[in-house]
Amino acid sequence: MGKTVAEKILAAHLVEGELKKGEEIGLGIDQTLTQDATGTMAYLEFEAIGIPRVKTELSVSYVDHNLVQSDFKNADDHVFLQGVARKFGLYFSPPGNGICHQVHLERFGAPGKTLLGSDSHTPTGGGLGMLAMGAGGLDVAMAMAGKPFYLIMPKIYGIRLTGKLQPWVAARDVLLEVLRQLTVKGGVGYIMEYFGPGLENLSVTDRATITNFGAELGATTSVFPSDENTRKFLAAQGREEQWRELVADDDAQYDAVLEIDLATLEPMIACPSSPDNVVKVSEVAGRPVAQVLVGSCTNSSLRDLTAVATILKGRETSREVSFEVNPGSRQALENLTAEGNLLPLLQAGARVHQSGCLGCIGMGQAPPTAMISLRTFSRNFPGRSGNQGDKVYLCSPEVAVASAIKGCITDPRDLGDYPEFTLPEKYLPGDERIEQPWPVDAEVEIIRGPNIAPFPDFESMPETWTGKVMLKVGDNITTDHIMPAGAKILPLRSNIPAISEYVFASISECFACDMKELTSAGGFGAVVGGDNYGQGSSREHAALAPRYLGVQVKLVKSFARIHKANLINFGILPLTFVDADDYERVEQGADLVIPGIRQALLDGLERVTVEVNGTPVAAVLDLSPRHREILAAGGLLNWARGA
Ligand code: MIC
Ligand code: SF4
Repeated sequence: MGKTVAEKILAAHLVEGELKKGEEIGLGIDQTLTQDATGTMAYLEFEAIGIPRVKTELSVSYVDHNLVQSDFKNADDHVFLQGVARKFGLYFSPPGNGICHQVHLERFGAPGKTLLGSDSHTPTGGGLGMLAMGAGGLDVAMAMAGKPFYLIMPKIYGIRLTGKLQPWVAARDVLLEVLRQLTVKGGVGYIMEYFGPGLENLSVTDRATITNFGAELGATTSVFPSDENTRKFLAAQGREEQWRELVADDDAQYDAVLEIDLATLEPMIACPSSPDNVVKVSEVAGRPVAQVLVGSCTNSSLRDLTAVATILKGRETSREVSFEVNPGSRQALENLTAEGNLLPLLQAGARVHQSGCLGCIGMGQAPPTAMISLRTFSRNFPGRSGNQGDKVYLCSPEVAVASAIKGCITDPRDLGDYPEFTLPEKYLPGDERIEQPWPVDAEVEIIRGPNIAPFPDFESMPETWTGKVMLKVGDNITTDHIMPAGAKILPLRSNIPAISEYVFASISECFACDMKELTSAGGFGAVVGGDNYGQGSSREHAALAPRYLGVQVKLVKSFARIHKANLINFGILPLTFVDADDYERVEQGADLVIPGIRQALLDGLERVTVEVNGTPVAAVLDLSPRHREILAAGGLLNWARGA
């Protein structure tokens, strides 16, 4: 039987297990990336593993999230990360150089390779025909130490594209349509693989927008073939020798197929406050807008910025709108400037910022109270912008700029003919500031600021677990709910005791206080949740910080992939209800007992009884043998040290 692109890359990197859907496999990892908000912890973990130098073909440490230096914390982390990169043999991309996914696509990604990144939007690399996956920092640290990356062999969801996008309709609209149809949990357990005749009309940057935004489907990753368009992109980057053709066999089989005729798509928009709350722009046109942000790893490539600049030539943005541009990379900004396209942005009133994540992760750029903010970003989870009750919409650069001009949500087709623009045949590389790995014998001192706290120790799983339900939440709880980001909290990412004070801050008055009261009396905590628990970011802090507070069990209807892996890595037992209706029977404050849990894990039992105030509720232990040992040991680092 023929193979899909994903299956070919998986087969070429398989080091443990068999490629049987639903079973655990171990993959060799060629490249890794980290960003600063997850990277400090990942490197503290790498140090704890005790390997002198990274063992991958290539590993890059990026600084792109924590750019606002309102005190010493973020600045200290940047210095720490530079020292770590020098000591352990990584490339280092400093602040201002760009968003990890955009820079990696431009300078390092290559067809057929595996990439593991401590950020959920790592699938951006799938636009180049690589198998690029997001994971928690500890999994990335293990990959840097030369260990396999373990995952459950996903199914393949084929998305067959035909036709060609109409003028003013963009790559963003393709994925908005997929999200509209499949929702934020539609991709769970799948790799989304794109095929069909429509592919030839999508450039690598278009494809990367699609694979990047595909993270919001909950998919393991998304991938495009490597074809002539891929060769062109690599040639423009001066890296044509890294091109190789990689396409699906004609008789490849997909586990599910969705057909999309690109020619039928219209400009779309995701309404507050979920990326799958999608409607046609024409349905919400006319709503007044206070802020328009073009940027983020989804839509801030040279193509996107050039489109925006070209549309703005001879036009002005509304004075009622704060129109802001966050270039994805130094390369994009350099080339935009060299082509004369920065000037139209400035003349149209744009506030042009440094390259980086910025408002996408709430690092500045919060919108005004109760007013609409339109963003070319990937997430509009409640409060992520920095304001509770925010009204954030997600859309293409074309919709964003048309709305900035008119001052209200606007179907860009109202602007008339789509203006033509071209991109350079050969890009300025824009990587002047990327540091090469230092030689093995270089003398390096790693400087640690006072906010960088050591990795906490955790105890192993007891024979019988006893605890209390400290919080009950509903469906689609995001890691932004569990461990919020934003300019105030992000600087604490390298300090688990300090950041744990903010766990569930937007949901509960003081979850950390409640947990402290419980643990000081010798108790432990559990959280009960609905479907798709832990969607969104890969931040392992959403597992690590609750664990630090004494949360040891999560009992939910279903988990998002990366979050479940992070829970296991830090020794939190991920249980799902056998009967989803039992969710109603477990109230906040209930006492829980799980008799014989340690032995149940080690004996490979697939079900366990949770006594809820003395009444039995059946729960599933959906875990591989490796997961079970890790959980019994109290987490991956404990297990690796003992193994
Ligand atoms: C995000 O978009 O939520 C982030 C910030 O990039 C995260 C990583 C993090 O929380 O540090 C992600 O997507 O994994
Ligand atoms: Fe940065 Fe936003 Fe992309 Fe996350 S989604 S990596 S915060 S730009």
